[in-house]
Amino acid sequence: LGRTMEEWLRFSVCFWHTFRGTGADPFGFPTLIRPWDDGSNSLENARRRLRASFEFFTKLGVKYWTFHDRDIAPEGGTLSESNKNLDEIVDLAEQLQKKTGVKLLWATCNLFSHPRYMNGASTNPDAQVFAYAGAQVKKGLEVAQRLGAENFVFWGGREGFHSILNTNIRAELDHMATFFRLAVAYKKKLGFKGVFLIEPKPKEPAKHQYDYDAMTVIGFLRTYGLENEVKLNIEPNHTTLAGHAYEHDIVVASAYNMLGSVDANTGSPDLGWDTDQFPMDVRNATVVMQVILKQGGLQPGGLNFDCKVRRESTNLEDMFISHIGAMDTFARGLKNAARILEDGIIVRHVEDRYSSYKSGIGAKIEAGNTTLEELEEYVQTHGEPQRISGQQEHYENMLNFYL
Ligand code: GLO
Ligand code: NI
Ligand code: NI
Ligand code: NI
Repeated sequence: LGRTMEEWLRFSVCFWHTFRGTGADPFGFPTLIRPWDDGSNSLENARRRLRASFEFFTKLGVKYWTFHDRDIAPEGGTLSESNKNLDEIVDLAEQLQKKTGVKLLWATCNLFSHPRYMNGASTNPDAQVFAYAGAQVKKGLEVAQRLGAENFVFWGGREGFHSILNTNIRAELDHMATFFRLAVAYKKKLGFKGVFLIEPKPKEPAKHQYDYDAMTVIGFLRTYGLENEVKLNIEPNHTTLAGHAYEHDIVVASAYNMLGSVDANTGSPDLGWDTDQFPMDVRNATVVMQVILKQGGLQPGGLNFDCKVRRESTNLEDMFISHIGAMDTFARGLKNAARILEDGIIVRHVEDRYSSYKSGIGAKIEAGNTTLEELEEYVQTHGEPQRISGQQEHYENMLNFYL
């Protein structure tokens, strides 16, 4: 299909789970042993972590990485102190990128962990918090540009609410739109070329998150005139949290030319939270790769493993095995998807389902060139519609032949 497998599969390792994950959960203390990490908040420890991460990317053979400002460098007592810490670490990151050839798929700002963000960042009822988040994103964009980030992600960490009774939704969404406009303006001023991406998620940590799912975000962007400035980063575990099928938001975003990148992970169909597991399901990977092939690739986006190294993974080898297994899964998915498209059988079946729009009254509907009177007249001369068959099992059975 005109490109090498490596060009289609732009894998990326996330710094926050792989190098800041400790195995801690709401019920238990950290379990993971990282010999290079003394658990302290010092710059020296941050440097050791970063060096270890580049050793890992290189050994794994992955070309991209992703991070939040606050996972690579410690937050200071003031914004200037945090910025200074970040500059120190970004110096090292720049050297390591140059030395290894590993590139930055995207950077992002952590606007959700610090207590100041407990009621959100850009949607916080306190304007001072909005200002702080803006200042943090300004620095985040400068850092992203310096490191040659190909995208910049906004996951709306706590942009949402726990009670609709104390929340002015319209005001908060207006503020969120203002925040994006300011970020777009600064991006242009900087000359930063990375693509802005919003990552939808329906709940967790807030009970309701504004960036609920792909269509909600597309609606938000269009409502506020931001649809040409921002695309989407889809995480399938968030899609299933919203009650959709695994591939749903990938398909929806791509259908509207808004699929920018993928946080390639999975949940468990039987669990209701963001478990961030490594994707190991070939059927899911096949369907996702089919969408990516059809839209001509993800460039400048990629497949970022936003996946947790599990609490039980005390062995360092697990870090490798989990990433390698996930890469193998997508490689198989890519091969399957390529065969599906080359065979063209499933594609033709789907096209046939819509063939009545190719001529006659269907073609008029397609062209937006009809009236209700004309439709009534059509029904009167043609009678009851024929029923088109094509139940779900038929298509899933066809898909099975490629897995
Ligand atoms: C949380 C999200 C999170 C984002 C990251 C990038 O559920 O998946 O990990 O991807 O913060 O902003
Ligand atoms: Ni994510
Ligand atoms: Ni997530
Ligand atoms: Ni995540």
